[in-house]
Amino acid sequence: MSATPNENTPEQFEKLNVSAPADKAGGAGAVYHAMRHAVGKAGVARAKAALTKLNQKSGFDCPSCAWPDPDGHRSAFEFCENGAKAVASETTASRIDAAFFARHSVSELADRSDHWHDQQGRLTEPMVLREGRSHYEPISWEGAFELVADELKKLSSPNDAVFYTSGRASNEAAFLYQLFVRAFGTNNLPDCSNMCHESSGLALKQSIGVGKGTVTLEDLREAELILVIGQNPGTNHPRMLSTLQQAKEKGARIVSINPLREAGLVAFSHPQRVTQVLGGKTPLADTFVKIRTNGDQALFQAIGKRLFEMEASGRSVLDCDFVNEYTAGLGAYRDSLKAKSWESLLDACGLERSVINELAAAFASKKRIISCWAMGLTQHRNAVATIRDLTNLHLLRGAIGIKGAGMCPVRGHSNVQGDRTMGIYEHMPEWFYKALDKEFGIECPRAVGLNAVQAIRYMKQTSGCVFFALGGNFLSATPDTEYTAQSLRNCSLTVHVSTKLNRSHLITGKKALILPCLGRSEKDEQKSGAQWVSVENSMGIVHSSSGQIPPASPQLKSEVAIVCGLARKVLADRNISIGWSEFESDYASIRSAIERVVPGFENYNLRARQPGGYYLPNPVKERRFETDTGKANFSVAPLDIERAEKGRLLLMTIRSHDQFNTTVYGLNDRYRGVKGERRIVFANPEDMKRLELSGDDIVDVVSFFNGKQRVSRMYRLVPYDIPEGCVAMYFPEANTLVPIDHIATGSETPASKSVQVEIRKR
Ligand SMILES: Nc1nc2c(c(=O)[nH]1)N[C@H]1C(S)=C(S)[C@@H](COP(=O)(O)OP(=O)(O)OC[C@H]3O[C@@H](n4cnc5c(=O)[nH]c(N)nc54)[C@H](O)[C@@H]3O)O[C@H]1N2
Ligand SMILES: Nc1nc2c(c(=O)[nH]1)N[C@H]1C(S)=C(S)[C@@H](COP(=O)(O)OP(=O)(O)OC[C@H]3O[C@@H](n4cnc5c(=O)[nH]c(N)nc54)[C@H](O)[C@@H]3O)O[C@H]1N2
Ligand SMILES: [Mo]
Repeated sequence: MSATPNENTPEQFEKLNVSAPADKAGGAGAVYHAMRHAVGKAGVARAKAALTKLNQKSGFDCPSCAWPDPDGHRSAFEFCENGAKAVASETTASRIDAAFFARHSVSELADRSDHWHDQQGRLTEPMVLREGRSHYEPISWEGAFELVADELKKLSSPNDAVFYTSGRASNEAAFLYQLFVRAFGTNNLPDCSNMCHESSGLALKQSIGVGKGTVTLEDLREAELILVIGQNPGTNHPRMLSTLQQAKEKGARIVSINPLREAGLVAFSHPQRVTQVLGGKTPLADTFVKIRTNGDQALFQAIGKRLFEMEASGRSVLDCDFVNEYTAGLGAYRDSLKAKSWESLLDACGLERSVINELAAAFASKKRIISCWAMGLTQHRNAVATIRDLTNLHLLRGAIGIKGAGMCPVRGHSNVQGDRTMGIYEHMPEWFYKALDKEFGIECPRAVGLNAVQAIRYMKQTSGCVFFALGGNFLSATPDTEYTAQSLRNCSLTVHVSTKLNRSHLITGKKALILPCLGRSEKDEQKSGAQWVSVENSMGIVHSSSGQIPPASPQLKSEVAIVCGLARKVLADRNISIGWSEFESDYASIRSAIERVVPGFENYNLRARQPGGYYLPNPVKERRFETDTGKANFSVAPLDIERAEKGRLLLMTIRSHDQFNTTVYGLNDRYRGVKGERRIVFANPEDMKRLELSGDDIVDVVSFFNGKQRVSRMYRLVPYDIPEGCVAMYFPEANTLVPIDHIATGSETPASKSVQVEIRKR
């Protein structure tokens, strides 16, 4: 049984339709596509009930990205096309029940595409795959909890269990989950952040003392210079475009640094402004820097070098007051840049000296500078060093901790940041463990747990582990799909708390469970009445989210109820008294416990409920840098970029416009001009000529790492405006090619944006 989606047959490529990429994002098209998806899937009444409450102060938080909602007035349509798709996928009228699983064997389901899986609808009842069986069968909730408890008890050590989290879990669910896992006895809490912004968190923590962003929406509106680096907001954070539009109208200059000219950054039509729906648009990026994949570190170092040269020639470029009072390590940083030749820096980023001069001049003449970035920076071997090199530039200019300036890692999953704040991490600081011990009378394990990549390796080499996932699609989201499949198959039990069917339910341990849960949009009734939950967005605002529509099935449980039910069973014979039943019946009691454990959550029940929520404290905003030196640290890094080796190309794996991570809503990538197909490779026309490849060819892609090759078969080439030597493919399909050991130094995030590949004609 294959762990990856089926390969195409040559005839299937006939649906592929390629046209010119769009010259703007948003507009009437976005509204049309949003409504078509929502109404088509959910039916008019359910879609309307859900969408009118999406991102409203009394409604529910969008389950798509983590971009914040406006602090003040909110329009009636406070969502984007892709938020609507996420809601449509969750509120769909289609259902998967026991009869569905009786009809389709696991191996038959594994042969279907990810798109087909999403179309089958919501999971409705707990299902078990017993050892040696071909089909999932129904099981009671109690039976399911008992099975998990039995398998966990059989382990020789709690460290043979792995508890993954995806970033949709609420603060309440995440807090209880990590408490349960630590009371059970392990810190094995990998999460989707390990594949996502882990590099940003680590880099910022080392440089400025806080592993989160330092700006607000208001700061973005006040900024004079905004860099959008390695990010495709038109697709992945569409509501960010209206903020950029407002900044632009106030005079901000926007620079996009990306190998691809993404439509959303070229221009934007606001879907709620009548003139723009009718065709008008605001050009967004003033400057497009077409960087070679992974050339960013060299670019940031080159800008730094140029700023020092300008300073040396008598211009006052550095913010000396800031640097003297608040930073450490300037001298070593300056010396390291001096020692690097212009030639090596320009060669490494593939840009002309004039581009560097222009960007350095922009940095030198503006104070209110914000850098936004996402996966284009984090998923490389040198990601941590690159983000620290970017931070260096802000420190030189004192562009941090003041209005309109700072660092803005744009988060992915809607509550990935909150989950980390709640303790979903394999390596929490000692004060956190102490606070948990005190509050709950337990003794948290202190040994560092496993992150995602380490967990995959561990489960592969250790037979009979238990893998448990609170959301997500571990098999498809992690690198090296065939390797990860072996590690999941080596488990005694794999368990998934999920809303929708995905490939991780089909590549399983000896036994497997699917535990279906409520989605964000659904009402959550417990013993004490209707419950709400809370989340933290990309800018550190904590706010409430209340489900609005009836659950997809009466058998669904909330994530909180599932964790509590499980904890009661698993910890039954331990001498631990944690009030799981009280937590389950009234979530306010969970928030009270969080308030006593996690700083910044004082008066949590009240403040999270106030319209719009509240900001968590962030010392960097007051220029307090809680690092090892007590100052903001300049960093020094060797230039360490990934270049395609001779005859090879550098592969980035990216998202299409019709997917949310591993959930595939459709087969189009509208803004890039691709319709009807996902098995494609975007390639530079000159490279294609050189390699004697044409758009009609069907090809296999082979990746190379440490002497080992990995193959993904049956793709069509699409000639595209991408730097020479670089290619792009969609994830999750391309994850087969990402080597498990090709990871970012320090953060261990899979380097899925720079993989060495060869393209072979079939
Ligand atoms: N609709 C929708 N929204 C989403 C998601 C989704 O799948 N669908 N996913 C959510 C999640 S979890 C996340 S983390 C975010 C992801 O949001 P993004 O980071 O925007 O997602 P990617 O598609 O990975 O795009 C990465 C961008 O980086 C560029 N890039 C690649 N390599 C390099 C490089 O070396 N240097 C530079 N400068 N740029 C590079 C690519 O061209 C692309 O524009 O979106 C979130 N929002
Ligand atoms: N090659 C490559 N790989 C990547 C990336 C890349 O750019 N390139 N990006 C990485 C990034 S940034 C991320 S964040 C990860 C994402 O990794 P994950 O978070 O593991 O994956 P998702 O696809 O978001 O998870 C989708 C599943 O979550 C379940 N789900 C949806 N909503 C809920 C809910 O409310 N509760 C519960 N319990 N389950 C729910 C559904 O069953 C659905 O099938 O992938 C990473 N993988
Ligand atoms: Mo992410």
